[in-house]
Amino acid sequence: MSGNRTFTMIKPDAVESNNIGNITQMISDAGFTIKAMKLTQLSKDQAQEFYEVHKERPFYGELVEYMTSGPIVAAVLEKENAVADFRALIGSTDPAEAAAGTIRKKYAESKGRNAVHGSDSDENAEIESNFHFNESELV
Ligand code: IDP
Ligand code: MG
Repeated sequence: MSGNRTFTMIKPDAVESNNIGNITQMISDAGFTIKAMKLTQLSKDQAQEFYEVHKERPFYGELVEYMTSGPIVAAVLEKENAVADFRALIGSTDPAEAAAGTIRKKYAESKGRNAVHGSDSDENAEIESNFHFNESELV
């Protein structure tokens, strides 16, 4: 997995607002191929581990509570330059600062409840994909 895959989650706010289809369409229209995808719900332990890098941040508790509040869609996406191109497609963390036409500008509610996750490096894309999918699901 060298530079051509990323990992995403459609977060609980976007699942709740029935935007799985709209967001998946935007991902496909941007040229990403879906390599793995599932609807699931994170346990508190899973959310704490996934976001462990943020555990000293003031919003960590709120983030874990939000990410476990309902179902999410986890997916592995493939495209040349996947990590950077997907971060561009989702836009800034805070939808108020996200560029027009980005997924977060269209569907995020707030900086916390911001519709989608996108990996920030090739290394994390691989770690996060392996966190959610086993080897046989990642062909
Ligand atoms: P990113 O998702 O754009 O990479 P990060 O800084 O890695 O943003 O933060 C991870 C997640 O934590 C964000 O997507 C968002 O859901 C949440 N978050 C980040 N900053 C804040 C904040 O200031 N208040 C509440 N939640 C936040
Ligand atoms: Mg991040």
